[in-house]
Amino acid sequence: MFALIPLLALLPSLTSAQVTASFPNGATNPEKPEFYPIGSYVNSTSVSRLITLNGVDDFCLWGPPDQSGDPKNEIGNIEPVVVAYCTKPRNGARLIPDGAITGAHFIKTPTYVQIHGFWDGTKVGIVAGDSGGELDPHGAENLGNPIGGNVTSNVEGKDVFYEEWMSFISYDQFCLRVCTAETSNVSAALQCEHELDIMGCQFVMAIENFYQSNNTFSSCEGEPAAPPGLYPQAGGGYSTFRQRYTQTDAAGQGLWTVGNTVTPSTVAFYPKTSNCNTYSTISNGVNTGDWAVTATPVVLVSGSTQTATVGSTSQSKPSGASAAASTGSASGASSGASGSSASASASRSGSSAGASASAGASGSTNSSNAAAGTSGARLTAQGSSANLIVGAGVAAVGVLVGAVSFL
Ligand SMILES: *[C@@H]1O[C@H](CO)[C@@H](O)[C@H](O)[C@H]1NC(C)=O
Ligand SMILES: *[C@@H]1O[C@H](CO)[C@@H](O)[C@H](O)[C@H]1NC(C)=O
Ligand SMILES: *[C@@H]1O[C@H](CO)[C@@H](O)[C@H](O)[C@H]1NC(C)=O
Ligand SMILES: *[C@@H]1O[C@H](CO)[C@@H](O)[C@H](O)[C@H]1NC(C)=O
Ligand SMILES: CC(=O)N[C@H]1CO[C@H](CO)[C@@H](O)[C@@H]1O
Repeated sequence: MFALIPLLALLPSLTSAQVTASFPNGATNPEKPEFYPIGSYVNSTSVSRLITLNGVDDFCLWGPPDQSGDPKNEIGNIEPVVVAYCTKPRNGARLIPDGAITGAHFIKTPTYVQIHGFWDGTKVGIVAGDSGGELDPHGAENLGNPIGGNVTSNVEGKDVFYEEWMSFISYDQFCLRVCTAETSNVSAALQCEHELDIMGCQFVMAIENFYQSNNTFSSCEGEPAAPPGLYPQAGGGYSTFRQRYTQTDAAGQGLWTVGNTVTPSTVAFYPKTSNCNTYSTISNGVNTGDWAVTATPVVLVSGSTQTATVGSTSQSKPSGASAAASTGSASGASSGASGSSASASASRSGSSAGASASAGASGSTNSSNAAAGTSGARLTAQGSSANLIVGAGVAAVGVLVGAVSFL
């Protein structure tokens, strides 16, 4: 969670920048990101927090452990305990039911892999209308948000645990970036910068035509985006935008404020993509009536299907295995939606006057949310020229820019 330790937390993570994970895997995770063996049953009460991002139909997202749909399970309230839900039976995790994901777009770049899309998150128990939250490997205690959350990808032809990633999840959209390499001037931590937590998928992950990408599926290669909030300048160097945040005490008094008052209206640039393949849909191959894993998983790679290698076992059907868990709450997202959306945004943006006031306003005018970007930030940028925005960014975060430029 961004809330308590904004800019200061970034500095140590930059100096100790690393790509592959060197610390232990989460306590509730399997050792390796494997598919469930044939003859087993997907554990629909799993607390595995191992997510994987391998391709357009092979990835995991975060969702509530409690699938009741009760408002207390809004992502903003449960970030430390969210669990993995995967599009394929893998990682000892829960399964995302077929049909829940209505659009997904995978991009593989030299320094990260990324997926974004749209879903009916209520199918995994996300509260209807929940504006959602931002998950990352840091969190208030630097143990990960969720605690024990870990991430793998097989972009190098084998499964690798990566240290830096970020993800936005709400009831209707999602995005996840896993940083798999770094360059001389962009560390993995910087490319997966995780503190623009009210800016949303479209901005943080530099996704062009975001809302037009629902109901289609694609897999592309691409060039890396500029790191979130960074604006490379002609002739070298860059300016930085950081989200505004005021730390307040119990009496509501502001203690200190970081970030910029003016929010840029768009990203530095939308990265180019190439070698795209499109697909009509994705599916998991599991009968969610009883969660039985009966077939070898098949994944989409480079425009065709590839059959995975899995073991087999003979497990008796768990007594709790019923269809009920896969359906979650009803998908009618209207009742109570705007109320919960507004309160989630307000609590997530802490007590930043600018952000929470705007968040409230946008919550009532648009079903915008954390994944969508709390457009309050965007509203403040209207009418400002790009130069003014960049100038403000440079002035207010001069120290930070100085600190990262040695990378
Ligand atoms: C698991 O996540 C924690 C917290 O982000 C991280 O410190 C650790 O290196 C990760 N371990 C693995 C094996 O990915
Ligand atoms: C499913 O996961 C829960 C939570 O980790 C665990 O208690 C239970 O034993 C698992 N069930 C099976 C059949 O492995
Ligand atoms: C995405 O498309 C589905 C229909 O497939 C629709 O129900 C859903 O509301 C759309 N999501 C958004 C955010 O527009
Ligand atoms: C890093 O260096 C590359 C190549 O010189 C440049 O194109 C890019 O803008 C730089 N990125 C940042 C964030 O400075
Ligand atoms: C400012 C903002 O995020 N507006 C969005 C409101 O929601 C619609 C779709 O639901 C988007 O098209 C807008 O961009």
